[in-house]
Amino acid sequence: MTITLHVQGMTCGHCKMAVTKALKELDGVINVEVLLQEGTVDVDYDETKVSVEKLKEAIEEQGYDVK
Ligand SMILES: [Cu+2]
Repeated sequence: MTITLHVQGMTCGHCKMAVTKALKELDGVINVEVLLQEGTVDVDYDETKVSVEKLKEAIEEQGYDVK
């Protein structure tokens, strides 16, 4: 399953790393691609292991807003 999340507040490589790391730490997340210019995060995940809500929470815990 792949989802594109719209994330506000990501501005630099550090933001990109923080969001990528937080998501990859979740069990069930297969791949993460952050596009800073677009303000989007593409997440490949196993929907039997992790929910979209968990993905959003992990990003919000890093201090970014998920639309
Ligand atoms: Cu940053």
